[in-house]
Amino acid sequence: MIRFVLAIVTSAMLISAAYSATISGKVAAPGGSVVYVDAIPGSKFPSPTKHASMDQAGLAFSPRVVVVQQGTTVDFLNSDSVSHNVFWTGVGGNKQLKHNLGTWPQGETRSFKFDTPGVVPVLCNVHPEMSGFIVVSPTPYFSQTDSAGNYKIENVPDGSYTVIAWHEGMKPTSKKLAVSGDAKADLALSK
Ligand SMILES: [Cu+2]
Repeated sequence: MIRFVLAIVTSAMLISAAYSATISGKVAAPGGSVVYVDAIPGSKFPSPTKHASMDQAGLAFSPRVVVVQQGTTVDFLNSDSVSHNVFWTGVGGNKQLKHNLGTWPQGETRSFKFDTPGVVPVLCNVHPEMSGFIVVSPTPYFSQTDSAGNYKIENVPDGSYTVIAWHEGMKPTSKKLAVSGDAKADLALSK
């Protein structure tokens, strides 16, 4: 019996090993870049049930950049004593997806489910200096760089992908990548 269980555990470990590659690398840009795997033809991912959040604190969106999987609901909390507004002028440059969530006071949260992939520039019409970004990734494979520009995307199944790097104020860049076990992809962004 024990041997039988061990055989199952061992084969489960082998299966999970084949599906848990890591894509890692460095983005040549200031910290705060987003790296994600672009849409994979033939692959659909269920909407995550876990919400993400972007706070409004100290007259700023916090964190300033949030990356989520397509289909994720983002909760926008207002932690300031003044009212804030949240709106965006489009999603991924598509102005038809502009939306105004309204204006609400301290302690209240409004939520929005981001069903379309793309970059969402988040603004507040009360405070023009407030600016944030929601990056909606078409896949669950995404990461943000650390202060040194390093990133790590975990649990990526083997396959052929396009990896995209995004940074506020820079041109996004992409790289094709064959993942078979762990893979490396360094990306350079330019203005
Ligand atoms: Cu505001």
